[in-house]
Formats: sequence, structure tokens, C-alpha cells
Amino acid sequence: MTDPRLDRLLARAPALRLTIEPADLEHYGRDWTRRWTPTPLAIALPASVEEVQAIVCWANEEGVAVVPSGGRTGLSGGAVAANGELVLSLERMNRVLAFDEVDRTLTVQAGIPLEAVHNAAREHGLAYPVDFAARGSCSIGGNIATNAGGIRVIRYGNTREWIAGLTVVTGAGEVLQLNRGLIKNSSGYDLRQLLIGSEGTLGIVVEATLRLTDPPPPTNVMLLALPSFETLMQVFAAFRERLVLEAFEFFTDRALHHVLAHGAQKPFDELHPFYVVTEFAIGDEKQEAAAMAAFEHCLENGLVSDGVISQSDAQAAQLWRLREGITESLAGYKPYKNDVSVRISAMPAFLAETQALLSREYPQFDVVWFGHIGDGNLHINVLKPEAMADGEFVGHCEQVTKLLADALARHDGSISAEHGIGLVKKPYLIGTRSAEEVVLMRGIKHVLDPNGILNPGKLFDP
Ligand code: 2HG
Ligand code: ZN
Repeated sequence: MTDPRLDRLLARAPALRLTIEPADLEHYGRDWTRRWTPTPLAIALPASVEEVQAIVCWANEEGVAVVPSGGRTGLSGGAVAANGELVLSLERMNRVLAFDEVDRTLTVQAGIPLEAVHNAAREHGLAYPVDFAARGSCSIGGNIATNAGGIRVIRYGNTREWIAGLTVVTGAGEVLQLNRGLIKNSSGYDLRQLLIGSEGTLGIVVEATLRLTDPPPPTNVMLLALPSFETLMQVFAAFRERLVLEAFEFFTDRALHHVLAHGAQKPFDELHPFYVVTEFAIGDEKQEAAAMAAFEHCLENGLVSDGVISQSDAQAAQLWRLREGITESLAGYKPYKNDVSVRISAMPAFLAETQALLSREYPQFDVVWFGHIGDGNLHINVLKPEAMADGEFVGHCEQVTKLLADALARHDGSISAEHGIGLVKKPYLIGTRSAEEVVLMRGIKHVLDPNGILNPGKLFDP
């Protein structure tokens, strides 16, 4: 190695896989944000908890910053290494370690992809219910670091709900076993929950014990066409009242336009301004009748203008593709992303205000709305006009995000519902969290990571 610091790392952990190949630096140094030029010092791919611990101890001694890295599907820059950091990829620590039939838990290494967790749970006749489109590429460690949400939060909650235990290496290099799979544990501060959503700033998640549940019931998927934004929350209320919802997602005509251009199949002959994909249990005739009743109620009251219900698994997948394919269909436009939330009760007022704000501030931009409306979570993707320079585009969007952050503060909302703060949302953290809270967060960071080597500059500045 050309850098003596890396030689000293290898002296500590001789079997550690370490690379400084330019293609690896580029690949592992960025996430899906694509806004920063990756410039990591090197990429470490440890194969054991001991190697992770050795890296952290070395980093403390050398004063080198470490960026923990999972599948790097993040959208907030949380896994970006643009400052000479060492990227610590958990990619090789991707095994299932144990299944416990009595506890109904699966213990895994942090680098395992979410989809592999789903498959492992299914093999044991159970389910890990957190799910979203990046399932094939994201890792459970990254899900935990951002408290990932996704399309089934409405029914099963966020990642946080499903973590029964964690093994972490703190910024000081201690290995902690947190909660050890217990259901009940009233013995002081829950450091496991503190680590969940901490974006790699307090400790590196190396192993996790996941709670599993019964497999989902048979479901149907319905696609609804809506005449206006105003009816959206009323449609939600009508369906939630009558059915056990597994998902309730919305998107606009602009989102549909892009997924269709990307190869999805047109659902209706006519175009409509708004759409909802909803999935619900249909165990018996009563539930099927309830689904029809919800749809008819909405149709009779002018809340929806059309609808289609899946007749097969293939058709259900086709309908889901209209929603799940959105992010990929927009990627080529270098979108500027907002991922905001308010309480569901505040949603109608917030939606009206945001709609007015965005049409005023982005008059000639293609603005694509979609998201987990049943959780009060809205994704707004602003597409970069081809002729506009990257910097000018981001600068403009950042100004608008300030206004959006003010609106969120007025409605007691959050600037990041499920993607994390990372680098992208850092300027807007105040507003969602009070100044006092951020001071306390810094203090907590100092306790767990006294030399500030873990993901510095993410979430807040040192
Ligand atoms: C989704 O809900 C993801 O599809 C990605 O959270 C959202 O691309 C986005 O803005
Ligand atoms: Zn989402």
C-alpha cells in the first residue's frame, strides 16, 4: 500500500481485504445520490466482527474517518465518502447466522440484502415484513441505520419495530450486544433503539436479530384513479375504515408518465391526475365485499373516477410496478428529492399548502409526487431540466426546500420521513428537531464516538 496508514491497518488485521483500485473507490464511495465525487482513502471489506473492531481502533489511533457502507441505495448521501474517509463495507458479512423457531427470530450479519432476509424468513414459513423497491440491493444494516420504512409501514411499522437485538461496534471500538432478542427488557436506556436511525454516526451495526411474523394473508391489489388531490385522504379514510390495509400508496400523472416511458403497462385508457395503489387482505367473502363497498362508496361520491382490481399475482405485480418503478424511471433526470412527513391528520392542509408552494416555485420544472400517503409520507422528485447546470439546479431546489422546511415546521412535520438526513438534508435538520435536541444528539455522539471518527459531517456538523 502506498499510504503508511494502510500498512499499519494491515499490520493490525493481516487478513483484511483492502482495496485502493480506482474503480472500487468510485463504486464504494457513493450512494444513489450521485451528487458528490467519491474520494475515499481506501475500501475495507471486513469478514468478521473482530476485523470491524480492528478497523475502528486503527481509525481512532490514526484519526481517519470511517464511512460505514451497506448496499448504498440511500438517497441522502449518508454513505458518501467525499473526504478521504475509509469506507467500511459490510458486503462480505452477509450470512444468516441463526433461526430460532421458538423466539421466531432470525439473526443475520449486517451486509445481508433485504431480499435475502425475506427469502430466509419464508423458508421457515414466516415473514420479515419491512419491504420496499430497493430490496434486492439494500442491506439490513443500512435499513437499520436509517430506520427504513417502505410500502408496508401502514400495516407493520418501520424497521425499528422488527429489531430484537443488535451487535454494534461503537466509535470507541467497544462491541455491544444490545437487547439480545428480548421482548420485554425494562432495564434502562434502550441503546438498541438509539442506534436504529443513527446513520452510522454512533456505531457500526455488525449483526442483527430480527423479529419474524406470520406470512401475510392472501391479498388483492387495487389501482384507483382519482380526479383531484383533495379526494386522496377521503379515499384513504374510506378504505381504511372497511379493510385491513397492507399498503396505500399514491402517485401523480407525471409519475405514471415516466414509468410508462420506462416500459410499464398503461392501466386505463383515459389519463387521470392522481392514482392510488392499495393492497388489502381478502381472506373471506366478507372482506371481498368490503373492498367492493369501499370502491363503490368512493365512486358514488366522486372520490375516484376509475379502478381495477388484480385477478392474478402477475396482474398484482404489474400494478405494483407502476408505483415501485418510479424511482428508477426518474434516475436519468438527476432528480432533487424531498422525503417529508406530517401526521395523517395534518396531511390535507399540508398538501394544499405544498401544492401551492411548489407550483409557485417550480413553474417550468417537471415535479413528480408520490409516496406512502397512508403514513403521511410524501416523496417529491424535481427533475433537472436538460439545459440547466447541475449546480444551478441544486441551488434552486435548496432554496425551495428551505420554504418547504418552514411549512413542515408549521405543521410539526419532518424533513426526512424515511431516507435519513445524511448530507442532503443536514441544512434543514433544525426545524424538524429543536436546537436543544441537536445539542443533546451531539453530546450522545461524543459519548459513543469520542474522537468523531464515525461518518463525520453526516446528520449534523461536528
Ligand atoms: C420509494 O418510496 C422510495 O419509492 C424512493 O422511498 C423515493 O425516489 C424517491 O424519492
Ligand atoms: Zn419511500
